[in-house]
Amino acid sequence: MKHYFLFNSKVWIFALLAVAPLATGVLVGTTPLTFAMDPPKVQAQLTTLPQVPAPITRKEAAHVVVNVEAKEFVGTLADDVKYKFWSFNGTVPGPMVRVRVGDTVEVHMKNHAGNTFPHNMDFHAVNGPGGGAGSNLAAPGQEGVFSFKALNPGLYVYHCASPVPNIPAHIANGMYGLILVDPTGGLPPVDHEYAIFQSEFFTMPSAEASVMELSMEKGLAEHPDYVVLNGKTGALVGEGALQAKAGETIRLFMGNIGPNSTSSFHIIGEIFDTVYVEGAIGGTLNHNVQTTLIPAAGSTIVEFKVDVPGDYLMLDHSIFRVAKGAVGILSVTGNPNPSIFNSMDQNP
Ligand SMILES: [Cu+2]
Repeated sequence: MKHYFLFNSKVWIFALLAVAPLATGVLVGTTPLTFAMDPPKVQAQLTTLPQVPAPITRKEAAHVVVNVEAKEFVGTLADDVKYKFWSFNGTVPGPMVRVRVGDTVEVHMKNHAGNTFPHNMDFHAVNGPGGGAGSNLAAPGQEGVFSFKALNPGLYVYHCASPVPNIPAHIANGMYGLILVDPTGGLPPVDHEYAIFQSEFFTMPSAEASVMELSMEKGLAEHPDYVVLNGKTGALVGEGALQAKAGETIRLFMGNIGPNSTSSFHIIGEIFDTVYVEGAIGGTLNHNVQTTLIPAAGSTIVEFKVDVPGDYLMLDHSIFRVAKGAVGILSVTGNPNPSIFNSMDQNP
């Protein structure tokens, strides 16, 4: 019997076939036992801005499932102003998604049965036609699904690109958000990560006079009534103000959909120690920047340390837009540091 197993050629062929994947795994430096397995399937952690999903700590790429629902709803745009929003997951902006380079992202875009229009998602993080929009267009009550591999690290915008009634209407009504593709090994640690998204609204009374809706005429003229951070005026003031302590480091993920205008992002009383120009990770890092540009449907990432306590205004320094809502507050607590800032007030 022993003789038979050692010298029967069929037995050797079967044995070699069985160990070949393991041996190949060793040769290319992968873990042999996981070589032949699919990447793990995980559910994306989604957050509502200004909250940011936790950094990805996985060492290996995964198959990440993102579930999003398109919802048309009436919500608050400004004090005493209601608006007919179109949204992802019932918030404007939509949820923030975080994946890492090499992940396969499987998007499920459900269009709520009570909606009127078809919707979809165009991710700027995609290498493929339409950013996926043509593959996941869904009528009310339907679901669109597609997947893509996150090849390039960076902070990307996503938005609806449904052609009915027209693409600008879906963008102007609130269908946008951010997806962050972490680099291998992640970004450097900071004390706080927050996300802000700037957008314009063009309004006119709807059939219900107390509720506003999109004015295509104002959109075409590029005359917004509102320019807001995180979906409505005052979203980032009062209880919504961002919080930090003196001496802490902050990373802001900042998107701007437009739909028309570039943002001149500035924080009064702060200097950006580092700017990831146009939201690219692994691209150009700029330093010691006062104001940075964010194109329509683009992004930036800024990092800075807050040195002394106070309220810092975050705004689009195209300054008349502050009156239209383009301002928020970063509230910093802690001990004064007169060696860095001293008001020297003569009339206390
Ligand atoms: Cu849409």
